[in-house]
Amino acid sequence: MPGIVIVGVQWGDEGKGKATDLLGDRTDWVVKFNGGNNAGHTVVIGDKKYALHLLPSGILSPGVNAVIGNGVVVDPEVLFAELDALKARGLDTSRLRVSANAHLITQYHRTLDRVTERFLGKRQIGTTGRGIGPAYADKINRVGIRVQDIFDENILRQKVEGALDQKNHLLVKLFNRRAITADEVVDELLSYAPRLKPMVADTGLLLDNALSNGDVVVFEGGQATMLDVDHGTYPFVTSSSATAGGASTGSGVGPNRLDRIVGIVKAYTTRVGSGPFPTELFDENGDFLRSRGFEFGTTTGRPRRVGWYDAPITRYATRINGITDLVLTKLDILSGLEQIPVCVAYDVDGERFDEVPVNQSDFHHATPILEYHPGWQGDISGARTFEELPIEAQNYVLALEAMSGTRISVIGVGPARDAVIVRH
Ligand code: 2SA
Ligand code: GDP
Ligand code: MG
Repeated sequence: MPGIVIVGVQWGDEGKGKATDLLGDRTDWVVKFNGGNNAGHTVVIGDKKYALHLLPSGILSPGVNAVIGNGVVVDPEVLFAELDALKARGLDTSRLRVSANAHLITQYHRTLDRVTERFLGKRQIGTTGRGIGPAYADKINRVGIRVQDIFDENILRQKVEGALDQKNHLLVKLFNRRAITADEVVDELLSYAPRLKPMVADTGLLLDNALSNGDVVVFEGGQATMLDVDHGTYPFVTSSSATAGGASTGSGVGPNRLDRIVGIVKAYTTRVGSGPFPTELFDENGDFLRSRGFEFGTTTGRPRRVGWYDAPITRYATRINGITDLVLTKLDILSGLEQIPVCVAYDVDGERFDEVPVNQSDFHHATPILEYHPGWQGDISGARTFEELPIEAQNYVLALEAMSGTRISVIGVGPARDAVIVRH
């Protein structure tokens, strides 16, 4: 099974970085196919903790080739800073390849992201402020700057002038900001060219050749199903395709090369930023999950919103992504609860919905219909087989599996690399 896609089932931060890292010794390539430095993957190796934003988690495994695909938006300054930080910690980062077709995040994208959010006031999305949305908007609007453009000053200047036209109008007239000159943007982008050049490649071709040679390629999704621009809780989503289909369009690899789709799902639910969240907790149970699970943004440090497990969301994600295997993470965080509620359906103004409602207002009004499962006491982080888990924890996992309709192949019981149970 050479092509493996990893996607988040909920609203992100399910532990995708750790799951990718786990596959490390059996992997030849790791590809990031969507998003940019809005992502935050924390990987714990021994006593070392790594927080990655733009780079795919595979960069941490010796011998793995890391790829930033065409579907990613790249902030070059962040790219170099992350590479430097890893190099300073003794990691070999020379095997990184960046797609010539990836789009660039520039200073005007970052500025627009922040001022637009401020302007939206109560309707704000709660973005990470990294310029992600404006960079994708330019891509779709056909005024984006791609990696390959910075190697030809004439083309770059024409494109930057075209992109700035509308933006300066917005910045000056609407947001009361100064106009950005083409010169300052061109100079900045040109300064990145010498260092970026050796990393740039036709990554679609590289990956196709690798797959034809029988190499194992992991496509690492950023964000998650419910943040996907098409299938998430629009408009409270990110601006990219975070679902399995994005692995193909965002890397240039045909969908028939994707053999396994692994969905990463937390044993409870979290979300950062605004938008509907039916199982959200505002009581001491919420404080318990947030502090026990250390639910704070890897990129921005924001406290994450927390809630109980939502089974219709996992069923929805299974369908949208074609998930073949589930990895259930952070089961250890639930230890100590008397009972564990799980959302099995929604009540929307008196009507029962067994699946995620297609209508946005319905999802905003949805309250969870809960089923209660007996909890367990004591630390489970040392368990390495399913049978070593307390019977209540086993039953909780089996219940989630039955509700989702997909096999839970791996269970996370702690942040460490080896704190997992693989079910055979
Ligand atoms: P953006 O910046 O345009 O992508 O924001 C749009 C929405 O997408 C959400 N989003 C995320 N949600 C969870 N985790 C993300 N990555 C970081 C992490 C987040 C952090 O791993 O912790 O550090 O705050 C991520 N990236 C984007 C975002 O909250 C908006 O709702
Ligand atoms: P990602 O964005 O999906 O890669 O997830 P993040 O790295 O943002 O957040 C997941 C957090 O949970 C990280 O701090 C991981 O180290 C941690 N983690 C992953 N799996 C487990 C697990 O099974 N148990 C515990 N306690 N922590 C975990
Ligand atoms: Mg994260």
